[in-house]
Amino acid sequence: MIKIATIAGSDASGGAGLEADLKTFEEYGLYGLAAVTAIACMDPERDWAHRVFPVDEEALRSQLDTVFKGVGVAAAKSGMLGAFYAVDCAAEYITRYGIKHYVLDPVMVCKGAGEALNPELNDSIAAKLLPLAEVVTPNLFEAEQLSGLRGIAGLAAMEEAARIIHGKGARTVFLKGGAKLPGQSKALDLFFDGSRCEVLEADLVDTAWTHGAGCTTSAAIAAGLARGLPVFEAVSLAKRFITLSLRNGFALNRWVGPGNPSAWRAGNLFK
Ligand code: PXL
Repeated sequence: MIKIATIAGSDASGGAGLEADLKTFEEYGLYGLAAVTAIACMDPERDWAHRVFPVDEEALRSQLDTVFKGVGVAAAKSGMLGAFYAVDCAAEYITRYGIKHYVLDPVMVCKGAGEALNPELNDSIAAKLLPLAEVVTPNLFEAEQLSGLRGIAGLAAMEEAARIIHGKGARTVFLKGGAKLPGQSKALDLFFDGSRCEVLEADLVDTAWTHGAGCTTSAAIAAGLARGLPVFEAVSLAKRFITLSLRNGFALNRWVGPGNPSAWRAGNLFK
């Protein structure tokens, strides 16, 4: 059995965070382990407002020991970290256990939460985690934070940001324009590994049910790497995986709807 770890927040609503990661790992036929950094809850009575409860450092370290010591994970990803000590712990364990296939999802916003999460952590994430990342998966907002560029709204600016983020140590940047790039009729993401620069394109999925899309994408990339795929293939497959997932999203309640990571079984990801 191939094992894979996530260091991430728990999303009580099940669509994002480590819940999305574990569901995705399962679809790739892997055994997932999880260290919880924080517990995210949403208020069903007040605009789905988010509350995040951090897990303290001792409990986080104890989980990281459980996950990494003697297991031999083939890959790992991190998602919501939520505290300086969680950034430091992630860097420490990824380094100590020599995790080559590490995917950094630099979670800085939650769709529906309205505002940036822990902006004070952004510099620390950039300094400590980018240099360890085989792949980093920023959305447009996160790419602006990591690169220092503002108003990224087209492929040229995405490439410029990807080059800056690559220069800060990530070996591959997968910059997700997704459905957010203005004036595009396709979902466009950019892949850059220092030499190869490619735009990945998929049909736009007309849906509001996109909760967890970022978590699922980075989990799928890590899962592909754990299975031994080369980076570009892992990223391309993850893009197909998330497109199918979003095509099969659904309303969870009146506020939010996740994608469906098991959708590929019906849609046949490998066709
Ligand atoms: O999608 C970003 C995200 C990541 N991690 C956790 C979350 C969310 C958004 O709700 O709850 C735990």
